[in-house]
Amino acid sequence: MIWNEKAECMSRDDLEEIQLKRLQDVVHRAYQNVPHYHQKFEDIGVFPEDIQTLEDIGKLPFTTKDDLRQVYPFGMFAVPKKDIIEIHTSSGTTGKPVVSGYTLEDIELWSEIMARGLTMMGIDEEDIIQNTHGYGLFTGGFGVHYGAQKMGSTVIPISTGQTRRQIEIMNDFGTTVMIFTPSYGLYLSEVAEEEGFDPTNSQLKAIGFGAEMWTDEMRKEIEKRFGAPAFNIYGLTEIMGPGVAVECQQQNGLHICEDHFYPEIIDSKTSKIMEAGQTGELVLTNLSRQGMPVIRFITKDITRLNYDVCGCGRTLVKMDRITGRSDDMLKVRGVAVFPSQIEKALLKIDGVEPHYQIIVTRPNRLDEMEVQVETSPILFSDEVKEMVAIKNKIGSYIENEIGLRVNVTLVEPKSLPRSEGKAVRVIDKRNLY
Ligand code: DLL
Repeated sequence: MIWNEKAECMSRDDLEEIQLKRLQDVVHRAYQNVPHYHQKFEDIGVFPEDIQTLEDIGKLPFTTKDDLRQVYPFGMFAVPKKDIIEIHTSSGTTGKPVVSGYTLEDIELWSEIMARGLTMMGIDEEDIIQNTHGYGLFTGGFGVHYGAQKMGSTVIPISTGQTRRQIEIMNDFGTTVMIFTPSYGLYLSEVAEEEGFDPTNSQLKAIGFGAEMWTDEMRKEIEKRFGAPAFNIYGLTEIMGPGVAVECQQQNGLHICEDHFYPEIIDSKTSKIMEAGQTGELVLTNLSRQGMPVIRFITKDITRLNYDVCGCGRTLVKMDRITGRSDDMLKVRGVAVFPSQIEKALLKIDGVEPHYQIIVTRPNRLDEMEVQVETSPILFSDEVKEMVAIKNKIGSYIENEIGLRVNVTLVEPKSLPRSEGKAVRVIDKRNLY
């Protein structure tokens, strides 16, 4: 089944015609309605009428996460605020995240692309979808929810956590589709085993997983433990949320909804557009979004585009699964974390040195983050009570910044390795690459 055959299977010529029309329109809207874009375009002397072909997109400036942060919270909106009906944010629950705003039309678009994605995975209105993504500022919960409802399937909006309850519901309701992050999926399967529930003997027929990086071994393990094929879901808050690209039954790449998101691959060092088939950084442009159109957003996600004909019949380009990032962003339990956020939290506390190291592990299938922090000689006392108080304070400052609880370890002054070049801030022991 194909959700929207007209859109998903059209010829490249037809697609490019639509893309150009939408690109011209979106550039116009951004220039007219978003002062930040107006200024950026003026700065380099490019104007909406300069976009005559799709290749002309190369004349437009890139948008970075910093651009979006600069105009926090609502400076990227291209419509009056009354027309924004929903807001999501990326990364953590506090601090200064990136805000994403949606009009009613945008929510309709999000539902459409996610419905396409779920259909690609072989799901239909008969299915019962257990959505373990968080419902809240994170886009995962609502994005999948909208798509499932659009398609007419039954959605269980259980959200994240309550792992034992997840298993009970899976069993009692006869869940046919699980949606989770790969790490949560593996954890769920372990708890299921403890509870004496074997997911391979359940009604499950498909899994949708994404929001963080995974390896082929991880997919195999998930499929074995659940006895169902697992399909990759990609997306990001800045551009929309989950559904920007989803894997079809061929399981060898994700179809990008190119009629709504224009993809480019650039060289991380030179920012030059790369030839089709080369690996680089993915850049995405919203072609039809109303509330917050983002132009040439540098995702920092490393992938490759494949324009070969797909066995599923869709003509939309496929991207490889993400194999890395060009910056130091980590995804811990699905939440985006930057080492600089840890630094920022530490700098707020007297007596703590901004020498730290982040160690990420996955001991029981769930991500754990330890932050080792050097204390100053004055603070490094034998007073256990005092040390515990500092540890707790650091922990709560970090949690406030990134929205995740971490384990804090205090280490002696000058005990963390010093480097002459770039400090090694993160030791990721999860083997995700
Ligand atoms: O993670 C949206 C999402 C929710 C996607 C649920 C899939 C399922 P953010 O929190 O803004 O949005 O994080 C976006 O997560 O730039 C990638 O680095 C990473 N990411 C998302 N999906 C995948 C994936 C959501 N399938 C950032 N594989 C992106 C690898 C992924 N990395």
